[in-house]
Amino acid sequence: MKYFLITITAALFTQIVAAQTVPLLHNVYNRNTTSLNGKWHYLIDPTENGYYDYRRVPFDSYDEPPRTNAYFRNAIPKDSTERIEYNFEYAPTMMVPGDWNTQIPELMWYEGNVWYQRSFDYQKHNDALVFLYFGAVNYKADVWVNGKKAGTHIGGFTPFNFDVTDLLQDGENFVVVKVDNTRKKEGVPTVATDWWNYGGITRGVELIEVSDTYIQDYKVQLAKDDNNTIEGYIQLAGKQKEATIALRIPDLKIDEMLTTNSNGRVTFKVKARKLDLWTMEEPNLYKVVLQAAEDMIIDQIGFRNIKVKGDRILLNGKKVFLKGICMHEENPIEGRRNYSKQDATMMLNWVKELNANFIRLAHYPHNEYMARLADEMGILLWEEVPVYWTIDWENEVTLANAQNQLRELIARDKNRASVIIWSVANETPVSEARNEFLKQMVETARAQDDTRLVSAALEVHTEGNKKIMDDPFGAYTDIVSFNQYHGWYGGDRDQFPNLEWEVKYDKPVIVSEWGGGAQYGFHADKETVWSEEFQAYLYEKTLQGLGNIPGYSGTTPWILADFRSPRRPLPIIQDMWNRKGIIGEGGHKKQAFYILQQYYLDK
Ligand code: GCB
Repeated sequence: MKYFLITITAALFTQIVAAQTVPLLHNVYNRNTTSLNGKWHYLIDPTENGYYDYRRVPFDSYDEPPRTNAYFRNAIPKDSTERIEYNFEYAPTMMVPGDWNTQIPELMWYEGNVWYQRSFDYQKHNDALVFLYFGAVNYKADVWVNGKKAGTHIGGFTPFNFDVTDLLQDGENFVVVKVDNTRKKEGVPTVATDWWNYGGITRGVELIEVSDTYIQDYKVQLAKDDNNTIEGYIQLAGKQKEATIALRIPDLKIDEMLTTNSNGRVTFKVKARKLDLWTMEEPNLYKVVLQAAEDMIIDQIGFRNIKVKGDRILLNGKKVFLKGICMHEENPIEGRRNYSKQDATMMLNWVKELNANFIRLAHYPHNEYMARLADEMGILLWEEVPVYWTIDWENEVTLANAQNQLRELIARDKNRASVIIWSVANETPVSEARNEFLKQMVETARAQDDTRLVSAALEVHTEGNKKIMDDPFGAYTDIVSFNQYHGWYGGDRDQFPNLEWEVKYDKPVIVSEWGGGAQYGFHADKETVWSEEFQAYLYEKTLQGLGNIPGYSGTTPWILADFRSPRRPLPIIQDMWNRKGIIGEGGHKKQAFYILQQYYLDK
């Protein structure tokens, strides 16, 4: 019964949220795109004036929405006799992609609705289909093209696209997006987070043109138990479902003709001789070409396998130790959301400099550049969805939302060799409802991708000198991960190397968070809290003791760089920044950076 209810609600959520969204086009960056990035006009609308009339009836339920206040109509007065109480043309502009908080001073703390608008010229080609793609909009996006609804999307960190073929016209067009970043109890994440709720169209916007029969999706990966076989599927969509598709990997001399079934799908297995696996030392990427009648798509894919055996993690059959670091999608130099390839390059270069080989991308999906660059640079990734702290566990719409975000993330990154772990949650207090919720999340991840590992950042509890990991959810993940802040949120740093550890599961263990705050440039003795010396000593002591944990297979200290948080008001020291970075605001390395760098060098 319960399962039935969940299925029904999940279906409802998908209808509400994704009524007009069409399945995600995979590999957007290698398609025929027209960028809609750049300056967009905006109107701030805390009361949703542009969407509801005074009775709270949505204007888009009107047959003929009024021109005066239905902002999505983008109306311009016919002449001086017409009163229209908004005007995008004269409204100020901001950049897309980008968060609104750090672009517009009065929006720094704003949580609510902002309307975006831009015009563009378009000339459609015969029979082509056109999709409007958003890399991410935080948190809810309602989208109209030329005054007609294209669709709605919920979830602030995953991509989505709408088929707008029939909404476009040759010549001038306009798109209007209502962005709402109001925090909601039933949302994913929920109301409490230790990071800034950056609002806006935070990732790129593209128009994607495809032929009337097109390659919508594909998975081309190494077979789970055979290093000489590449397997996967290709999904065609559009007019013709049954068609032949060529799959070519020139450097492996693979050239296969495949035929899709009446659902447009073909699954395949092909032999690959003399394949150079993707490794951290040699991140080999192969050019993969898919060609249907008029559609061709190219990708760069690495082939590797990732498994666990007892309490070890095996990459291509060899034991690996994950020398990691946590990261928010935030630029500590400019104090804003990251969105560009340059941002990603800067973050990953710091990781390399740290001698690390692994990143936990906390606490939500980061932009696609991260995984693509990590593929090229030989860095392993943990990717996560924002099931954070106290989610509304009993709420089936919340579960459907979380599952949807997880599916969208996996849909986007399933061909990235760098991604080895899907994390379904962070620090979630144990309860029956929570266990049930997270089990469903694990099933969702495995149903979508059974080649990678599943984990979640859990917690330990302390009894005297002992730390115990016995969270019942540990039974359902491939890797047991936990956060602990001994020496910061309680506990004595000197005691850490002598702690005893009890881990209930014979599985690899990742210590997914630990650390403490320090202000860059503040120097004092190691007992003075907030000094670089205090943090550095905490790093020394923790690193001495981590090896005592049974199954210790890697760690991701909290965190690479300081980041903004509304929970950190201490004047002079924090000023609304979480100071646990080993790199400070401004991009300066603290002493702890060098301690971790040395530990990873020796490891
Ligand atoms: C945690 C959370 C992380 C916080 C961190 C802190 O356990 O997972 O999101 O930012 O602690 O700094 O307290």
